[in-house]
Amino acid sequence: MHRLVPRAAASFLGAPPLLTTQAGPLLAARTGPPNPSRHRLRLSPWRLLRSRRGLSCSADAGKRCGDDDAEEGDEQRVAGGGGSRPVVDRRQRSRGDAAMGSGELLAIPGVGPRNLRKLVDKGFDGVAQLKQLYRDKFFGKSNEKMVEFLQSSVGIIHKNHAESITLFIKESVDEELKGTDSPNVSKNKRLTFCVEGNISVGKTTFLQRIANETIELRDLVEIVPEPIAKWQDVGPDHFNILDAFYAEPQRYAYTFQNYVFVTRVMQEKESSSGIKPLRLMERSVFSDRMVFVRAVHEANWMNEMEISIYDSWFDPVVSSLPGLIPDGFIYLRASPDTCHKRMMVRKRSEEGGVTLDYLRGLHEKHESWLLPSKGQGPGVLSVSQVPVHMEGSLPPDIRDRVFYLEGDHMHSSIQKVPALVLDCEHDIDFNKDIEAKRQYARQVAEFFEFVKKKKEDPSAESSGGDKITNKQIMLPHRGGLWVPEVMMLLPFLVYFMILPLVASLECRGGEDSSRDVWRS
Ligand code: TTP
Ligand code: MG
Repeated sequence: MHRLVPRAAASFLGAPPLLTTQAGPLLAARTGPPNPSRHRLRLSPWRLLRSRRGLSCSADAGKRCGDDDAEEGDEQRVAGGGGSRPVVDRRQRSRGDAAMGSGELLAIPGVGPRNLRKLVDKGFDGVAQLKQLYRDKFFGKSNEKMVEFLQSSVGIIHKNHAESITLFIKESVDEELKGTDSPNVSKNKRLTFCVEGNISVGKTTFLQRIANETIELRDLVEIVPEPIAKWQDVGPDHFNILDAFYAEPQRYAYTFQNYVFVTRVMQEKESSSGIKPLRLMERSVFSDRMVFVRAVHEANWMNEMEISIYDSWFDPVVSSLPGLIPDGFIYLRASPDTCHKRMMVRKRSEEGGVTLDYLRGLHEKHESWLLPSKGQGPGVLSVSQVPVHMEGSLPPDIRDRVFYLEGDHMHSSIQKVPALVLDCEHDIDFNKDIEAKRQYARQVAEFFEFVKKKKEDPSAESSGGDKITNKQIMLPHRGGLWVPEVMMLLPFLVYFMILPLVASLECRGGEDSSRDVWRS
């Protein structure tokens, strides 16, 4: 097992961690059980290709016809006159062969004769029944739930088939809902918060225990856990890309971060049609970029070319997918030592080589991203020390804990997005400490109300008691609209010649120099 160690022992914060290895990037022996997928990864590409080809006649054909029985797929392919024949022809033929249920099921990607039989056996004679199932049991939930159901209760063997069926049904239902003026489905008003924080701070637990188990949030929140299972089980060969990354970070950092992004996009899409007013997602593409990509780049696990490639698609893709941009962040904050202890207790097998120094580097990146006073310069604030900056009518519980993200180091699409910082330094037994659980829940609910109100009426900020002043980080504004600082100075520039120097300095400060800092 490889160990992630700091570039230099003295580098508590600034210096990026590196992997040690005898041959280059610093490997130390990993412990723990051998991971079959890792061995598979180390097959030479040529052997891998050959071993796959060996499977491909049956498996690929099975996949093409969307069935769990690969050989049957092969038979169809031959009988259908070769692989080039359109899939629909094969399906139309096999529909006759199957002679059961409504053949329309065969139009669903992932359904071939075998899966058709399984569906019909379970009482799903047509698309309508599957849609009903989705509405009754899985609407607003993560796709994984229906995928699990199709696999465990219907007997669909291949996960990708179950996923294709789920996606098809979900999209059909979504289509139907478009234009339906259900009072519950109010897409525009639905908010999304992303829950951030260092590795093993407790994001998943927070989501599951606080959001699902408290009266304050139960009906308000739908949770979207991080798609880590997708990283640990990729494709029919069950590759574990998280493990591959930790085993050979220099080789796999880009590939892994790329896949992390793609799975987030998939998950955003899957969870986009929920009906609860607040979607709480574990992490975001922004922590990927602001924390992890920065870390792996600094550690030289991602080279200049790779980070340029990453950046060349990141901005355009994020801009074209507004669902990825949250309405708020919730930063679960704990010291690196605490996260390290929790990581040791949790013992996720892939993370055996993650050191305290690596967590310190990640902590620092979270801090400089999500805490305003940490935007410039290194240093770790004590966890209890949150800069005091707000006044106004924020509820007392969260008054000193809400910040607006801002600064050159911030990605443009999350400028001025608010963040709630929650202290998670102390271990809480969620089974016993019900009051602590409820207090977190209340804070989230209050933050939700605050962001919702602000969205509904942005001018509320400037009116009387609702005025919110973030002395350290908010820009001056007029009429409730945020105005770039240089515009505020314009009259002075025109009428008083004494300010040009100040103005030009401010102007330089306000220029969009984000790219360089953002990339650093
Ligand atoms: P986290 O996203 O921090 O999730 P977690 O489940 O470990 O945290 P919590 O206990 O708070 O729920 O990290 C998951 C693993 O993936 C961890 O080993 C770090 C790694 N990772 C990266 O290397 N790069 C990334 O971009 C992300 C998001 C995670
Ligand atoms: Mg988690």
